[in-house]
Amino acid sequence: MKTRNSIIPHDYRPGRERFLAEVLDGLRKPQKELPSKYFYDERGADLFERICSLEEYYIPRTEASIMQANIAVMVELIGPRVLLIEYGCGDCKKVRFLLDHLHDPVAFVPIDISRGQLERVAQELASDYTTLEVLPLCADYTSSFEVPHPERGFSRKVVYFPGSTIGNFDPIPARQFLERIAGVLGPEGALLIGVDLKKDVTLLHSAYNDSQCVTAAFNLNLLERINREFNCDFQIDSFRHYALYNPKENRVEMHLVSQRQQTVHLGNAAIHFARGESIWTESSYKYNPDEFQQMAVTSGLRVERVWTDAREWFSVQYLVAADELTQTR
Ligand code: AVJ
Repeated sequence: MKTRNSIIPHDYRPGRERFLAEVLDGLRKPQKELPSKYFYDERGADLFERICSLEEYYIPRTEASIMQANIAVMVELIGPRVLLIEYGCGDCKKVRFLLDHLHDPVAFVPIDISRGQLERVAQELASDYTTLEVLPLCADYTSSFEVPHPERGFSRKVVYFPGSTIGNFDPIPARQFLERIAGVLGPEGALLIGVDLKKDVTLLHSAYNDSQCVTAAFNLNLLERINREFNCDFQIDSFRHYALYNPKENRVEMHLVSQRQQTVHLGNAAIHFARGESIWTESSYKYNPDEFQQMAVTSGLRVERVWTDAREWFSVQYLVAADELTQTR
């Protein structure tokens, strides 16, 4: 996979047909929905980076402060010569901090659905970390793929899953996803995961309704992407970004609300929208530490350490394989 000048990712991306099928499937439900993983085309990945530098979007800086305050202990727990795997690495900025502190990491497997960005960042990492084998993998990480084998031997696998992306999964898929990670890790591996915590709803509201409307643009880009890729005719101006915290379900929901009655054409399908009807595009679940711990335990993992910031807005958690005796179902 490695050539002199470029690193070509293994590609397990969902194809166009799969994307179209999922879009049609979602738009035919009584509550219309679209999968949030499709936000991240080139433009979406860019917009997400802009969200991450917004004052209102507290997640990146809160998580970074937790990482900085506790990196010594984390690195101690993780140990030397690991195979590090990141699910949804994006621009790979976060993992650099970890790579800078780990003891002689053997290899890094960045996994992302956005191929262009993945190629660029894998290249940059390989030239900045000369002893690190970089093995990029382009995939929807909820599907199955094989973790590539590094040339050098490694002590254990460590999955890094920052940013509370776990929050995008509904409770049952979240549990299944953690179970899958446990399978990838094996008995010796560990998971370092960012988990967003429950907090004042006004903070959540402004984080997902930023004053510069970058989140709105990010949400609307999903329709623009569908227009671009399938020659579809969504009238972008007639949809509005709407985000709310649903306290009963413990999640922020993002929607795109049709401002008028309209029909959209996609392939041979005609999709009708009533005025005020919404497409549900994303959920972002918020957990209490004990709720997350509960879910982890039923997935074959055990929370070994939890680090939070002083305001307890966010947590970084270190999970290992649960010994079978303590695992409850
Ligand atoms: C990357 C999934 C963690 O849910 O907070 C940011 C995505 N959506 N603003 C989140 C997102 C709206 C983000 N995650």
